[in-house]
Amino acid sequence: MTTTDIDPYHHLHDENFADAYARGRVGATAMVTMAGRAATSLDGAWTFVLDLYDEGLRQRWFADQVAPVETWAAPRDYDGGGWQTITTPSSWNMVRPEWFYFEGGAWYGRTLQLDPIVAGEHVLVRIGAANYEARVFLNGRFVGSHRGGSTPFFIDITAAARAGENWLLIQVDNRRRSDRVPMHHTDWFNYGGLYREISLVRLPAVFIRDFAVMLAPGTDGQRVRAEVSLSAPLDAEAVVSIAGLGGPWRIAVKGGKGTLEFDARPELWSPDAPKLYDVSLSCTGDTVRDRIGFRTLAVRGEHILLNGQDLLLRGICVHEDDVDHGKVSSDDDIRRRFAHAKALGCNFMRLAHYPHHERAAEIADEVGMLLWEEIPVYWAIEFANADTYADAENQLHELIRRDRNRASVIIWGVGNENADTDARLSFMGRLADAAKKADPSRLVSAACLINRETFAIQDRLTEHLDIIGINEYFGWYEPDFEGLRRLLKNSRPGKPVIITETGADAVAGSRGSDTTFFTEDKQAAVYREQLSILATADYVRGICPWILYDFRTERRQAALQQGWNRKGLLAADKTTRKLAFDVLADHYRRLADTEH
Ligand code: GCB
Repeated sequence: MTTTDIDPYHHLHDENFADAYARGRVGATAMVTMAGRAATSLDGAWTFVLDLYDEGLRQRWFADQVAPVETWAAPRDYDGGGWQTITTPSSWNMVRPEWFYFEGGAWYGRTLQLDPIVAGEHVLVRIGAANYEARVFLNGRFVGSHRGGSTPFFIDITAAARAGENWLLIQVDNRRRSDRVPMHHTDWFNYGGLYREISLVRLPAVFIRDFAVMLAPGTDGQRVRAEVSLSAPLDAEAVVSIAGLGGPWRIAVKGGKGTLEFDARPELWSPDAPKLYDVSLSCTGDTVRDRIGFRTLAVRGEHILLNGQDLLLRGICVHEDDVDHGKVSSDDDIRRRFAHAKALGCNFMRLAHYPHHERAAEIADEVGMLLWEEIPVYWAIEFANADTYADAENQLHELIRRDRNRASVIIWGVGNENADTDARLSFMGRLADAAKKADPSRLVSAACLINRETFAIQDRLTEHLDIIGINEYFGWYEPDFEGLRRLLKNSRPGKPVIITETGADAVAGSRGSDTTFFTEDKQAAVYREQLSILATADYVRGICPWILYDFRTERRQAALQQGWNRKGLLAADKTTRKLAFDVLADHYRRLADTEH
């Protein structure tokens, strides 16, 4: 059906216009490892129109062939969008002032030149991230959709593709809704669009879908485990090599899956010595290559062990947010974040509150930074909604699949500041268990709230967690620090605790009394007091204050905020340090000195 169809008014009366696109939804199981693969970038200029009323889906704009007006059989409301372009990756909010507050659907279009498709070959479009829902069309046909604003997805376009010129359309919808992950209420800006890289991937008839190479759990660094899964349930042999460690080793693949453990004693990866090995894995003519670090990770009582050694996490939280580029992160941005964290003396970062760009974990592997990665199960998610759960679990699996070979990633965070209700316990307990099952080599945590009745670290979810994350803002939202002392005294967590957030706002350059809100002096005073009180609790095995840089958020509208959360240790210019930066840096320096 096209806009020229028999009843030209049908779409005016059809409110179920979006249902058809839920059927082709892709998720974690459609992902493909990109390790060392060749891909063609589809970034650059795309045609672009905003579509506040969803006319594109209602009228099926994608079904009309782009053609000159002289050839039209009926009037159209869309003709390819070529009158306006946008460059990807980008957050549309930052491209034009009049798009800043736009929340809704938008259409991206471009041509795609394809060489003839070889029999059996798979042609995929990989989208690094689209916030929040994306629907993809090729040559007038719907080819797949995706939910979740921060994880990559793959759309197989083989059946709709043709040699020569193709027309690719992507509708991206960033509307906030109560049943999404996150829901409509967050403390960060809801940037929209295709804000991470897009590429075209061509794969052989049978390809390596996924692989993992790690230290075999429980063997204290003496053995390596390799896992592989293929795109088809074949019996085959996979060959894995690790430069400098011997091999190759041969994995018997049965029904498309294979696992092997073998003796190898790699030098261990740590933030101080981030040793990476060149790993390659081949099977049925397909080869993937990666640089992989090996380390062990465990929890014993209230302690975290990295390579068998007691680990104290000196952390800082960070958002993906940029004054000029919104949620787009370049390698330079990511490296600057790590450089600032290193200048603070950090060995750990919490990548809040959603999966960050995949380059973050790759670069962290290289520069030596431990990471907490999380999914946006934030505040009052619809915990009783099965569809919301499916979305959250899919985002978790997509994140794990994407980053499972990154030694730097030590913790999967399954949520942030969620009230301890039965529905939440069931939802997040299942998520934590799913993370453990999918990846037994890492620790699972969540940023929890304190129990207000017992005034203690007590949350029913902790039964499912390896590490308890606690967000607390004594000295800021709760001005009296006595509460923090009482909390720490009342608590017997029995597991390691990380203070996953604490902090205070300060307008960069604003000096004055250390009791006046929003001065740098007050922020520094809050840090001093927090750090000295937290040092008294043995079970606090890490601190991760909120936050490295000021970031945009529509929740904050006081004159001193004007749409910004000012809890950064640096201003939004990512250059101006506030007083508290040095307070934390001094504290971490002393901690690191006592460790060595
Ligand atoms: C929190 C949230 C974080 C907010 C922060 C704040 O507890 O987890 O997303 O931005 O507090 O500044 O209030």
